[in-house]
Amino acid sequence: MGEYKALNGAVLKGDINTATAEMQKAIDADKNVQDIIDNGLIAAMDEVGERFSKGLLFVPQMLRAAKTMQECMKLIEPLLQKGDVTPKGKVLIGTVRGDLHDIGKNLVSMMMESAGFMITDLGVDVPPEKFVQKAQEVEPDIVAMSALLSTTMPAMPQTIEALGKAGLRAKVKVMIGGAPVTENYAHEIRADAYASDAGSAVSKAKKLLGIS
Ligand code: B1M
Repeated sequence: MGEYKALNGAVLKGDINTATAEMQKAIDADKNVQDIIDNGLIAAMDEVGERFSKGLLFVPQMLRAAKTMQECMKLIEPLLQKGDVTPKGKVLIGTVRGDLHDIGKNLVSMMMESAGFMITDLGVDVPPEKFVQKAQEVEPDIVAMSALLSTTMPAMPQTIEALGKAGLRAKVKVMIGGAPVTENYAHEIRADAYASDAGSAVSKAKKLLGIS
């Protein structure tokens, strides 16, 4: 965490004013955006998760830290919107049924958008039938699902099955990700790709669509 100690501490405490000020400092100092996200923000959220697991911190503090990270990400968003403007493909994204975690999903959306993909974001707690309904409407190239809870991962194969029943499975590529999700799991449920982070979500999406 070293370089971003003050930012890490502020996210951990859920101190929005200090965190956004530290964030702005890092941006003004021309720090690498990916480095700020990884070592300034995500590292702090990992620590929040760690403390939550140990019973040292509870849901309200976890929510406050999440809100703080979201406010920090708003400062980064304009910096990411510099990608080229040629549409690379349509992506329908959401956090699966029963799951309310959206920070990682939002980061993936942001990075994909800045890389030129057109994003339709369904938000959180998205049931399979909603993915299907929206896929029929927007005809995406990729359906992207995020899950942060081991208990909500089964909604991923359920969504894939629902896409199949609606006759859409051959028309879309399915990408999955989120902390408990693995490459093996992606194979097991016959998703087309797994990405471990937002950066690799962009490269995997390009690969899926045959874009260099
Ligand atoms: Co929750 N939570 N949470 N939580 N939470 C975790 C996930 C947990 C690991 C904490 C812990 O115990 N250590 C644990 C899950 C255990 C498990 O199932 N394995 C947990 C739990 C248990 C819970 C509750 C059940 C707690 C409770 O109520 N008792 C509850 C469940 C609510 C629900 O969803 N139904 C709950 C609630 C919450 C809050 C609402 C308070 C809040 C979320 C707020 C929000 O998202 N708006 C919250 C938070 C903040 C966390 C932690 C601390 C941080 C998550 C986060 O935002 N990380 C988390 C611990 C942790 O992850 N270390 C934890 C930063 C984010 C950028 O990373 O989301 O992993 P992440 O995204 C990454 C990659 O995973 C990947 O790219 C992103 C960027 O690199 N990625 C994709 C994500 N989606 C992708 C999709 C892709 C590709 C890549 O393609 C489609």
